[in-house]
Amino acid sequence: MMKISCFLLLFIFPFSCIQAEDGSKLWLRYVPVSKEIAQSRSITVAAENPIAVRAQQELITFWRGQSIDLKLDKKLPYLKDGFKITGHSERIKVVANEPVGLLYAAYHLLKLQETDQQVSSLKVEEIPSFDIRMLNHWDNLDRTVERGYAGYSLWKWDELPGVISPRYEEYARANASIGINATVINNVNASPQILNTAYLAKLQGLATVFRRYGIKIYLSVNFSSPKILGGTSDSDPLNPEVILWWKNKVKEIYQVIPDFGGFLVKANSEGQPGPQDYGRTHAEGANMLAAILKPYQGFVMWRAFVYNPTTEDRAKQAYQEFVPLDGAFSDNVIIQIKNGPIDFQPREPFNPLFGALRKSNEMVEFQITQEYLGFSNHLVYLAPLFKETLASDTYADGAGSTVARLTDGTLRPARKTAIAAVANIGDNINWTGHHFAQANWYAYGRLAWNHQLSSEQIAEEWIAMTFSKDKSIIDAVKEIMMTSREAAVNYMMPLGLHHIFAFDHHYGPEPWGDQKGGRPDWMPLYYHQADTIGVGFDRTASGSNAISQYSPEVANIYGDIKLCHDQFLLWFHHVPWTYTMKSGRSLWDELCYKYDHGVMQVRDMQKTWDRLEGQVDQQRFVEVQSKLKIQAKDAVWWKDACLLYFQTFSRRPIPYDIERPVHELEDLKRIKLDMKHHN
Ligand code: BDP
Repeated sequence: MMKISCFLLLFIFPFSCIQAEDGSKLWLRYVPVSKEIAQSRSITVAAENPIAVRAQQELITFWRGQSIDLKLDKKLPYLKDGFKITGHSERIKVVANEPVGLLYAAYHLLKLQETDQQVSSLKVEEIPSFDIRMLNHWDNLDRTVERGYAGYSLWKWDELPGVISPRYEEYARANASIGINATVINNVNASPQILNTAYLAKLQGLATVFRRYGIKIYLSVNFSSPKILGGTSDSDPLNPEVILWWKNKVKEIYQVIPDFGGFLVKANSEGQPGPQDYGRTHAEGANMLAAILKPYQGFVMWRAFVYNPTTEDRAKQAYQEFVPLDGAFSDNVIIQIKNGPIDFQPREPFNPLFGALRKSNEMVEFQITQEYLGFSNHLVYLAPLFKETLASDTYADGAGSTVARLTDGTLRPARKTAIAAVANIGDNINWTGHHFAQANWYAYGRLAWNHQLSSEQIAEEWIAMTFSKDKSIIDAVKEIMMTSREAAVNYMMPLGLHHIFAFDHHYGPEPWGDQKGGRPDWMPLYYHQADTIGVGFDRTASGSNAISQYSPEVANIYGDIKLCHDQFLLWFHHVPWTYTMKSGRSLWDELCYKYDHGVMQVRDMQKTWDRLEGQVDQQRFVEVQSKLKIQAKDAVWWKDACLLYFQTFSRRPIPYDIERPVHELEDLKRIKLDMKHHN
C-alpha cells in the first residue's frame, strides 16, 4: 500500500516521497525497533549506575542486531572513559572502566548500525585522545549569544530550575553521542551574576540533566566577581578577603553541583578585569582559583587570548605575556590557547604558544560558531581546519611535535588533557542555523575523541546518519563539504590575508575599513598593509619578527619568502604585486585567480547540491539550497570588494580570462550591515 501511494505521488509531486525533516534530530535519527526484534534478543547491563542503564536503554530501543552484554570493569583504567567491544553474530560484549564508557560504546554500536557497517565480528578498542572534551558556550544571561547565529541561548534562565526544557536532554544526548563530556555554560565575557545563589540553583537543574550523560558543567567567571557580588574592597587575587570570598563561593557551588568541573577565565583581555589590574600576573590570578578548586578536583582553564592596542603586532602578544610565566602555573591550570595567534581566521598558522610553553598544561580552543566564516549562511565544513592545526608540527620537542601530540599527553604528560571549542548551538529548530553547521559540532566532538580520524571519514559518518546511506549521495555531499573550507579561504582571504572583515560584526568584506575611533588592531589596514609596492604583514626579522616565536625549523620556512607556503605568504611577508609566485604568475594575478576560484568552487557546490533534489528530503534540500545562494552572492561580493580595493594599490588589470567585477567599489564601501539583531 505504502509503495503504491508513494508511486502515485511521484507523478504529482516528484520530490515528495522522502519525509520532510527540520533537522531537529541532528545525526540521531535512529528508529525504534519493533516489538519482535526487542523480544528476540537480550540487552543486559552489569552495573548499577544510571549512565550504564541509559546505555542499555538506548540499545534496547534502537539496536536492531544481536544480543549485547554491557559490563563495567574497574580493572581497565587504561581505557579511561573509552570502551572495548568484542563479539560475534550471536552476542556482543562491551566493557568499560567508567559507566560513561558504556554509553559511548552504545552510541558507537548505533553509529555502526546507522552507517551500514559490519557488526557480526567486532574487535573494537577506543580510548579518547583528550580527557576533557569541552564545548564553550558564549551565552549571555539575557539569552543572547555572543557570535551565535542559531537563535537565542538554549538555557531558559527565567524558567529554570522549575521548568526543564526537553532540549537540555536532547543537547546532552547529542554531545554524549560524540563523546563531549564538559560544557562551559556561559560567555567568556562573563557576567558576575552567574555566581549568584539564584543562578546556582538554575545551574543545578541543568547539571542534573547533563550528569545522566556524563557531562560536567564548568563556568566562565568574571575576575571582579568578589568586588561586584561580594562587596570586597577589590578583587586582588592576593587579598585574603577576596580569597575567602572565592573559597566560600566554590564551596557553595560544589554543594549544589558536586561534580562541577571548574572555571574558564578570560582575564585582562578586551577590557575584561584580571589580576593585572592589581599588578599581579596571570599565574597569580589562575593559581589563586586553582588552589581553591583543587580539593574538589576542579580545574582552571585560563585563556591566553590577550592583546592590547599599543604593541606593534597583535600576533606576538600572547606569547610575550605567557612564555615568561611558564612553570609558574599550578598543575590544575590549563592554558587555553586559540588555534592561531590572531583570532579564528579562515586560515591561520598555529599559535606559537604551542610548544613554547614547556612547563604548563596547554589546550587548544577552536571556534565552531562561524564568526569569521559567513555566520550560519555559509556552508564551511571545519574538520579540515581543526585537523590542520592539530597536525601542525611545532618542532618544539623535535620533529613530530604536533599540536595534537603536545596537548594530548603523548609528548608531555599532564594531569588531565583537554580541548575546547566555541559552540554554534542555539534554540533554532535545527540547532545550528545551517543544516551543515551541525557537521561542525559533530566533527569537533569526533576529533576531540580521536584526533586521528580523517575529515573525510567524519564527513561520511555524519552524512550517512544525517542525510542518506546511499553511496552516491554520500560522495556528492562529501565533495561539497571537503571543498568548502578551501573555497571560503579563497573567496575571503587567500594567500595568508587575514582579518579584513567588516567592523565589529565580521560579516562581509571591508578591506578599506578604518572605523573612526576603533582600535588600530581591529582594523583591516593593520593586517593587510597594502600599498603601491605590495601587500601583506612583514612578520620576518625585517618586520615584527613574529617568526622568531616559532622553532627554528618552522621559522626558517615561514620566514623565507621562497620557502613559505603560499597559504601563509601574506601572513608573514609584505610581498610586491609583481613578485613571481610558485605558479609562475605575479602575486597580483595569483590573488585574482584565487578569489575567482573561490567563487567558482561555491558555484560547483551549488551544482552538486542541486543535483541531489529528490534524493534528500525536500525541506532540508530547499533550506540548504537557499543558503548556498546567499553564499554564492557573498563570494562574489568578497571577490569584488577585495580585488577592486587592492587594485587601487596594484594598479594592474584583473586578468581578462576571469569573471569581471559586477559591483562598483564605492557602492560596496557604502554597505553597512545592521547586525545588532543578528544573533
Ligand atoms: C573574538 C570575538 C569576541 C570574543 C573574543 C574572545 O569577536 O566576541 O569575546 O574573541 O574569544 O573572536 O574572547
